[in-house]
Amino acid sequence: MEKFRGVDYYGIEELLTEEERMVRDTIRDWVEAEYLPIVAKHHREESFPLHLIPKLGELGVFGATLKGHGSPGLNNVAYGLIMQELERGDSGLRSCASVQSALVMYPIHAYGSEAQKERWLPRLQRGDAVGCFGLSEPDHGSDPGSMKMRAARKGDAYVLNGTKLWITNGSIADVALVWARGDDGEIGGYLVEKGTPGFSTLDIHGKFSMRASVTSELSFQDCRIPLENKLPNAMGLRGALNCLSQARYGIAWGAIGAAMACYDWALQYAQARIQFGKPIASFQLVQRKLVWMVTEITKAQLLALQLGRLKDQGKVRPQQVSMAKMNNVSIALETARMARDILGAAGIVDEHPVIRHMLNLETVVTYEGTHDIHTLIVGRDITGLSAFGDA
Ligand code: TGC
Ligand code: FAD
Repeated sequence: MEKFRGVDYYGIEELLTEEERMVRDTIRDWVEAEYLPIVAKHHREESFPLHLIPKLGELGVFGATLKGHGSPGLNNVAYGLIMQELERGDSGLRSCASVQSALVMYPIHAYGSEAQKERWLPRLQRGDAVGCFGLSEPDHGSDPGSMKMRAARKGDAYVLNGTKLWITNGSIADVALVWARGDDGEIGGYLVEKGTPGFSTLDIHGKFSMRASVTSELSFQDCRIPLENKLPNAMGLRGALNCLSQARYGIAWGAIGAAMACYDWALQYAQARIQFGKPIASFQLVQRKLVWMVTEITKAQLLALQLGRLKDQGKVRPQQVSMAKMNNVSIALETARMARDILGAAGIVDEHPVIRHMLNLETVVTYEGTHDIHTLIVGRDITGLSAFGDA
């Protein structure tokens, strides 16, 4: 297959600033040179290329939109383009970066004490330390407000008890930001360092999706952490959900990267593959699939770009982020499935990236709020009526 040719049917390139294009091209070149040659191996071995984490730090990927503590303070469109390019590599690569940036650095930056910021932000930014975010539990995924995990105050410590499940970066993290209910019934965020007695992790194996990403269970059994490890300004479930809005924003862009990879690959394959004496790209049914893909990718690009511009102006609402996450992941998954189909039998082997993206996107459509949960968030917004049972 030829080099990736980019997907820009509507001249969206012209809507980007020079800096945004430069950031995108830097990450695109790096992914091509350093990541794509090794991703299939890591996918087969069910491992994450840990050695690339400091390199991602050097490239300025972690906490790219934050200001201070070593972060460059890029705008949200540039950040989105970084997520797009990482996910054109693999959803697992984008996941590692978005958890670190949006779910660990962002909350420490937004809700942390000065000491917490100084201790963690520069190291996380450089990729000298890794973070993870524990919200989901075995019995509470879509409904984190019902979480069981407890943080009880005992003298000069909080004592954590509970389990978090499906945690990206879990066992490789130096610091886990976990959400637990305190004595007052309020949900809060707590920083737990690797090696703290009573804290253990177990990796989840046998995944058919996100194989090149670490997913773990976190267990807390009478795990004592100092009082100063609680995020002082994260109030209630709202604090956790606000972090999700940051991460969902990145996913809305990231999914476009996976979709572009699949579309471009399928198009090139269809132009080269001969059946009945003609390239399969000449058949109307194949063209229909390719046209659907490029149309949906173009719509997703415009949705993400306007979302980013609104975010940069401080005007974005969480429900708008939900719409973009819901739509862009859904069309990316459908694009990957169609691309897999166009490749025929070749579509099932990892010599081609398509099935890897397709399987990854089954996770992306589920995590950070499932497709249906985002549908209901937008539904509640437009009707004023909640499907979740609250007023
Ligand atoms: P609800 O009453 O809706 O909200 C409670 C309070 O939070 C506020 N809020 C938000 N604030 C900021 N951003 C958002 N996205 C927000 N959504 C809600 C809300 O205004 C309210 O504030 P206040 O002041 O009135 O208290 O709470 P609910 O319990 O009814 O929530 C329902 C629901 C479904 C919307 C919510 O719980 C939800 O989003 N569920 C999905 C769970 C989820 O997305 N989990 C993701 C876990 S992390 C993950 O998957 C990482 S994957 C790795 C990677 O990113 O790569
Ligand atoms: P459930 O909530 O049990 O949902 C099952 C089905 O029921 C879904 O189809 C859902 O849409 C539907 N459903 C639920 N409620 C409703 C309703 N009210 N109306 C209609 N349908 C409904 N979590 C973290 O905290 N941190 C992480 O780093 C993290 N990383 C992840 C990595 C991977 C690879 C995966 C797979 C998951 C990860 N998650 C993480 C967990 C993820 O956020 C949850 O899986 C997700 O929120 C859904 O929860 P659940 O799996 O328990 O499904």
